[in-house]
This record gives sequence, structure tokens and C-alpha cells, in this order.
Amino acid sequence: MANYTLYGHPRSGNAYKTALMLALTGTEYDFEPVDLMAGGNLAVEYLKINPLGKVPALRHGDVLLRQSHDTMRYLIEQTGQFGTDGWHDEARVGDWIGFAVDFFGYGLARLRFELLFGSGRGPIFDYFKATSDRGLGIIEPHLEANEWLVGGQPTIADIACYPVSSFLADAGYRPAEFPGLVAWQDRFRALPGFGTQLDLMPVKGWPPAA
Ligand SMILES: N[C@@H](CCC(=O)N[C@@H](CS)C(=O)NCC(=O)O)C(=O)O
Repeated sequence: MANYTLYGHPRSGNAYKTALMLALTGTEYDFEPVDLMAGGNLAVEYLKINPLGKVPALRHGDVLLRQSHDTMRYLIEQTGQFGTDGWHDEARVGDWIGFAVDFFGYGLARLRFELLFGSGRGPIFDYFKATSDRGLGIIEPHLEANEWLVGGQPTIADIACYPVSSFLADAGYRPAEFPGLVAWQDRFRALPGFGTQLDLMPVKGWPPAA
């Protein structure tokens, strides 16, 4: 049994952030699938772990974390990896974590969802599209000029932004139009320990056969 237990699901980009941080820091963990599709996140047993009814949750001894970004900051403290040298860079990491929520979470990720599962039009779609366009307009020039989001090495800012960035094509964009982002994704995938959502959070029978 590992010291860490990750509760999550391969469909969850937020659980993927925690799984990536565990994997990239070489931290062993047990994976407990929470079946989002069957409402497992709202089951009484799981609500005892996370009353918010969301994944991820990360248990380490007596410590129980229920926010993906807290799990990454906690693992910096535990492993000494993916941190920064001080408050100047730390504040920039905070900017990108906010960006991941505000522009990728409420933009790119929801735009993809609307295109794949919704009507793909209407005022809500337009809002997601405008938010996503704005976000890509911020991150693309930054990654054309910089190898990593903050400083000269990968930090939790990169881990926070990677999962949703991989939805680019599904959200209706042509990846070739975002060379900075695509080159950064390649660098990110080359980090030792990297795995896909399914590699790091395997669930029997997922994804369902088409
Ligand atoms: N603020 C949370 C958000 C977690 C979150 O939204 N998780 C989604 C999956 S990506 C979830 O569990 N959704 C299930 C639901 O809301 O019913 C974090 O960063 O960890």
C-alpha cells in the first residue's frame, strides 16, 4: 500500500493535475476510482471523503486535500520538486493557476464540452468561445517566447494548464495555429514520469467502447 491515495476519474482534468504531480515527482500512490458517470462522487461514502462531491481528493496519512491546486502545493512541500525560488515567481505561478480556472476551465474545456455534447451554438456557447479565444490569446504568445510558463523550468503552473490544453482540437481549434502551445505540450509530455489520464488513473471498462 502506498502512502498516498488519489480519488479521481480519468475523465477529470482536475484529478489529472494531481495525478500528474504525483507521477512527475515520482510519488507512489494508490488510485481509487470515483465513478463520476454513475454519481459515485455523490455517494454517502465518498461525501465523507469530500463533502463537495468532487474529484480529486488526496489522502496522505491524516492529511486530506480536496482541491487540485492544494494537492500540487502540498506535494511541492513534501517532495521539494516543481516549486519556485521565491514570491516573485510564486505570484506568477498563482497567475497561471488562476488562468487555468478562468480561461481554460470556463473557456476551452466548456467549449469542447458544448461542441462534443451540447448544441454547439447560442449565447452560452458564444461566451465559452470568447473566453477560450481570449485565453489562447494570452498563453500562445507567452509560450512562443518562453519554454515554461514561469521561470526556466516546469512548475505547477505548467501542470495546472496542461490537462485542458490538450482539448485544443476537440474544442474546434487548429493546433498548427498555436505553435508555441504545441511545442510546450511536447516538452511537457517528455518530462520523466509523464502519463496520460488513462495511464495514471486506469479504470476498468473506461473509456466505454464506441
Ligand atoms: N476546485 C476543484 C474543482 C474540482 C472539479 O470541478 N471536479 C470535477 C471533475 S473535473 C467534478 O468532480 N465534478 C463532479 C460534479 O461537480 O458533480 C479543484 O480544483 O479540484
